[in-house]
Amino acid sequence: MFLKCMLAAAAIVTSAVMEAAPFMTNVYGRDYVLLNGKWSAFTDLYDQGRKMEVYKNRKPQSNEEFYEYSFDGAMRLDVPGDWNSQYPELKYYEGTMWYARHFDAPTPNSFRNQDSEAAAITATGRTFLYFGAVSYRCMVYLNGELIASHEGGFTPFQVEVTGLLKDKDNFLCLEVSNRRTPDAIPAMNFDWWNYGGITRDVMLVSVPQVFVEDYFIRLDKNEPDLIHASVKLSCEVEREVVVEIPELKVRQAIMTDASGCGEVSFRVKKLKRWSPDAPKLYDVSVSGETDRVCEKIGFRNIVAEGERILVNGEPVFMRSVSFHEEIPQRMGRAFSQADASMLLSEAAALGVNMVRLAHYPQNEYTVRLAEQMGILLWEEIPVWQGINFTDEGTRAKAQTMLSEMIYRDRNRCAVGYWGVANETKPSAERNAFLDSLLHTGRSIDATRLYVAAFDLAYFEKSTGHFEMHDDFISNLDVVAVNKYMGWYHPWPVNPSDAVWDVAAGQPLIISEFGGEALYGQSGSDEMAGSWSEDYQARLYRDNLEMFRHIPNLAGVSPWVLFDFRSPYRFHPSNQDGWNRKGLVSDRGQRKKAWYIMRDWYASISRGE
Ligand code: GCB
Repeated sequence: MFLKCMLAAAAIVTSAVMEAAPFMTNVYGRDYVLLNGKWSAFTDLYDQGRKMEVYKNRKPQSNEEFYEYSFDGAMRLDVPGDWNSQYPELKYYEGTMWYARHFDAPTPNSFRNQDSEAAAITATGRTFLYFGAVSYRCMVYLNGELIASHEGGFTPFQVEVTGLLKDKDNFLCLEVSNRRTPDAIPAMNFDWWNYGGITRDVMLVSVPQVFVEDYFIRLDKNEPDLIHASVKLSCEVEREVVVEIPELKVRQAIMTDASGCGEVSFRVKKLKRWSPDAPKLYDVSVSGETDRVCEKIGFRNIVAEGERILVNGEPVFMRSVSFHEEIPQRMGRAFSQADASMLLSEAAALGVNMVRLAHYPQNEYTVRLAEQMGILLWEEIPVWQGINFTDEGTRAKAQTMLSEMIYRDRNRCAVGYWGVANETKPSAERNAFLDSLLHTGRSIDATRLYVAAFDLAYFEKSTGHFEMHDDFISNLDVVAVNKYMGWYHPWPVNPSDAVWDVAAGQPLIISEFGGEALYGQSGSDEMAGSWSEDYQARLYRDNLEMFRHIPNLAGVSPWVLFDFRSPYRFHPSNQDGWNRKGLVSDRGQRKKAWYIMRDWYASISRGE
């Protein structure tokens, strides 16, 4: 039978929005082999490598042949990992890095078999090369040929390599660049470290000829017992796919249509919904004729109603915090399960029920662990200030990034919010850009709350209120404002007189507030310039007082959990390349403001 299958091997991943998921969902639930480990690498600041065809890995065969590069004897870099933290001379490196490694084609038995039934198929099936993230642009060459390219440093991509692998000694080479450009997302500057490299897992994934490529299993937005399941096969065939949730006694067959897609909705009895207080997850399997993918999925409703956010029908105040995907002690990108555990356990200690993953999609380990721990997530794409809203290519990139983020994580009930932008100014171009993102996002997932963070709420002398004038906000489910009272903005009135009139009728989250302090530094609690823990603590107390006068306040998210590295921050003694707004220092020490926030969250949990 002739099957119309997506032949990813031939396709170069571009920035166009794809209708089908750009990669298989739940890659960790498949049969895979990791290609992590030490890779050979060299820098190429002047971009000469492509011209010299270094991806062909040629060696001189005669006296006439001479090559000014070699992967033999080159630097060795850990994958996954950013390069900046691996050698002191790469700390500030922004440019091209060539990565390479050799590998033998895995035998069927070498695939890590998550669900044993699939092993037998690997011999006759298809193989994909999957990258969790490469920062920021990359070209992938296999055995001397270009097979894929990708732009965007925080989302996965895959390419089919069936038929392209030799039994022995395949040569995989990546041309990676983290050079900042005006049309990129983020663009020319941003307040975090521009880590470059193959920053997440690299995998060879084995699937049968026809496999369940994508599925979306979720609770209805409003109804407490209605589950919708959509599936998509890798080929355009009519076949049966079965969704099972044994604990709920669910076994639902779906017949796919001629495009390989199908869906079903069904009611369940005695569903225990996931919530931050009780993060119940169910074993779910999705089986095609020749494959079976399993994972844990939770079910919950989240809606914005008037000025409140309701989780499972109950108003929930978002006690949030933000962190970057960075382990400050290691001064490098976080990428592992252990890293996720470090970051999230420190967030949990603060008493949060939500984390804003700043400012880009973080690795899947973090998202999955947060879900197990009962932490709601706000995930966003790095549309962070300075984005070129007039450039169509940039808009297409943002749409692709948003789709990739949503396709990867839409089965994670912990994700309550998709964030489309951070700190943008009103303009027709900005509005059209953000509108296109909302449209893209809602067409892939209409069950989440769409949010953006703004920074243009100001104290209006004539009314004596904080106001914000941005018509775009009515398109959002939740409005968020970053406001640094006491840090970038002196107090115009006493905090107890600071009344807000922003986004009335909609839920408002204060998505950032805070100020810088050096751990251990004591000093005036009146002077921001003391960089003291005392001033930061006072600033927190003042802001918490102000929050009492925000009628539609639905949550707060202090900026930020840990001090983080940023080239933006060059005060020599107080910052030295670190943003010091952390509640916790770069060495993991809790500052005074941490305790204030912890106590405030505890009192909110007690309903005070
Ligand atoms: C902001 C940005 C955040 C910065 C922060 C700061 O408004 O959204 O990325 O790091 O301010 O520290 O100034």
